[in-house]
Amino acid sequence: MAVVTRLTWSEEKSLEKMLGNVSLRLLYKSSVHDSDIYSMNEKCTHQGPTVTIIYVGSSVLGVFMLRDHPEVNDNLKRANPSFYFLFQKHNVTAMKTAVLETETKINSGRLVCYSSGQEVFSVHPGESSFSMDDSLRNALGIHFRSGSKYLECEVFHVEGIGDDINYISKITGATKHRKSLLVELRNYKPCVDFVSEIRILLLGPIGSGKSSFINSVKSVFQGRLTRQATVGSDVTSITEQYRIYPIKDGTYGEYLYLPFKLCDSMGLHEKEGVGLCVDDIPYILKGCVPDRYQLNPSRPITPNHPNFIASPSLKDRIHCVAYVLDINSINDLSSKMVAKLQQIQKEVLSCDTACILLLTKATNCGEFLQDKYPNMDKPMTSQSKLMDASRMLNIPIYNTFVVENYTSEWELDPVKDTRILFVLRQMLRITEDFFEDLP
Ligand SMILES: Nc1nc2c(ncn2[C@@H]2O[C@H](COP(=O)(O)OP(=O)(O)OP(=O)(O)O)[C@@H](O)[C@H]2O)c(=O)[nH]1
Ligand SMILES: [Mg+2]
Repeated sequence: MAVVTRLTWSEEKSLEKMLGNVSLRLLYKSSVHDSDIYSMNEKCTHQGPTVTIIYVGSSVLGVFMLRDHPEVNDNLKRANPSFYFLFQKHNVTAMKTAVLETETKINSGRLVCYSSGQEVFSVHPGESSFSMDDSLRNALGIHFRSGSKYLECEVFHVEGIGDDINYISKITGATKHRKSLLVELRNYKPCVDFVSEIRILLLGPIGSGKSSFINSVKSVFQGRLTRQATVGSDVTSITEQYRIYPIKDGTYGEYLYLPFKLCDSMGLHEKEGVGLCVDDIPYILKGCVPDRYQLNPSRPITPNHPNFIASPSLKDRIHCVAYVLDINSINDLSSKMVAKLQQIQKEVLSCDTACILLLTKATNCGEFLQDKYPNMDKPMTSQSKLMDASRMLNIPIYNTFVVENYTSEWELDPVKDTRILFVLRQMLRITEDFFEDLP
C-alpha cells in the first residue's frame, strides 16, 4: 500500500506552493517505516534536496536541506544550506521561516543540524523526540522544550528546484516580506480623521483584470482562493454592476473587515454605448452610485434615479483610482481607447482623487516578477512597457505597478501574494500622500 503523508491534500499543495511551486515525494514516514535512524537513512540519503517535517500537536515544524540527507557512516559535519519553518495545520500560508548557515551530521542516532558549530536542531527517530536551541526557537516564535516528543516524522524529496542557487533566499525572502506586509495592512488605519475607510476604484478596458485583482486581494486576506467577483472573457464587459467589495481578514477565525474597500466597475470600450458610460464616472467618484447598481452603457445614472445617493459622505467617495491595463496589450490600445482613458484621467484629477496604474497579466513578463520582490520598493524605471503606460496616462512611473492575478490556481503562492499585498500597500500610501496634499 502506498505510504501517504499526514498532511491533507490541500496542506500538501499549499506547502508545495510555499516552497516555491515544487513537488514533494514522500520518502520516509516514522509510523510506517521503522522509527530509527537507520531506516530513515536508508530511505533518505542520496536523494538531493529534502524536507524533514515533524508533527507536534497542531504545529508542523520542518527543515529544508538543499544537499543530501546526512549518512549514518559519515563522521564529518557537512555544509548543507537549509532553512527551518513552522506552520499550523490548516494554515500553511502563515508559515514562519528562519535561515541559518547549517551543517548536518548523524550523531548518536539523531539527525543533527549545527550552526556556527552549535547544535541548533535535532530529530531523534528512535525516541520520537526533537530539540532546538533558543535562537531558532525565538526566530520561529515557539516554546517547545528540548526533548519534546513528536507525533510523526516524515521526509520528502523536493523536486523542481533545479540548480537555482538563490532558491533559499528567494523562498524565505518571499515568506518574510509577505508576512510583514500582511501585518502592516492588518494594522492599517487611514491617517486622516475625516475618512474612516479608503475606497479604491478599478477602471480599465474590458477584460483587463479588474475583477481578478479584487478576487486576488480578497484571497490573500482570507488565506484561501476566493472568486466572489465574476471573472471571464467576452467582447462586452463581464462585470455589469457597480460593486463595492469589503475586504475580510479571515485569519483569526472571526472575520474582521479591513478599513479599505475595492470598487469594481464595468470595463471600458472604445465605442460609445458599449462598456462603462464615461458620464457615470464623476458620480461614482463622488460616491453617488450605490453598491450593486446595474450599469447601463447607453444610459448614465442621473440624480433622478431612485437609488442615486444625493448627499454622499466623505467616506462614500472614491479616494484612489487604479487604472488597470493588460501589460501585454498596452501598445495595442486603439487611439480612441487612449483618448477615452485620458479624458477620464482629467475627470479623476478634477475630483481630487489619487491615481495609480496597475499592469496585470505579467505572466509572460518574468523580468517584472522574478527576483524582484526583495526590491519591490524601488520603481522599475527601465522597463519600457511601464514607461509607455505611465506616459500615456501621465501617471508617474513610481505610481505604476505590475501584478499577476490569481486566475486558475487552486492554492495561494507566497511570491504572488507578496506582490499583490505590495501593490495594495502602495495604493494606500499614495492615497494618504494625496490626502496630505489636499488644501
Ligand atoms: N494570465 C492572467 N490572466 C488574467 C490576469 N488577470 C485576469 N486574467 C484573465 O483575464 C480575463 C478577464 O479578467 P477579469 O478579471 O474578468 O477582467 P475585468 O477587467 O474584470 O473584465 P470586465 O469585467 O469584462 O471588464 C479572465 O479570463 C481572467 O482569468 C492575470 O494577471 N494573468
Ligand atoms: Mg470585471
